[in-house]
Amino acid sequence: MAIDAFLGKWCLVSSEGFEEYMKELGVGMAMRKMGSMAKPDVYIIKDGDTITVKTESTFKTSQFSFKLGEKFEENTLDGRKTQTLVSLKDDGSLIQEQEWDGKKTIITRKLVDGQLVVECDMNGVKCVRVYQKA
Ligand code: A9M
Repeated sequence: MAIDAFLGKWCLVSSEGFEEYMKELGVGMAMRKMGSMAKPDVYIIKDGDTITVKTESTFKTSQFSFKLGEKFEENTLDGRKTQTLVSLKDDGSLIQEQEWDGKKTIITRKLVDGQLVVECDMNGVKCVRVYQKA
């Protein structure tokens, strides 16, 4: 199963455009400051067909669990309650679509040269965050 390649512990090594992306999401200044400073570790775990993504940082730790292709309610790090759908595309990328209050953002995770590349898009405001396997 292609999802297996995403499993494990990942550490943030670079981030571009995250401040602008958080602003577009509507994240307040204090939380944006924490978000920009944080160097989170991300754990992606599979138990049967349930996948858990846990994001751990000195500021805040949170996690969400899902089954591929099944909509669920997600409580995001910045306090949004979203209807979220995660699916695995034929090209191996993992697409997370969050919808709330008539708004939508898409978070794409891909494996590139052994690194986890996370691309976030809100209204065309994009950010790219790269994680290395711990
Ligand atoms: C990512 O690297 C990008 C996921 C995008 C999440 C956007 C949520 C806004 C964060 C608001 C900051 C909250 C302050 C707490 C600091 C925790 C820092 C964690 C930042 C992600 C890979 C991880 O799956 N996702």
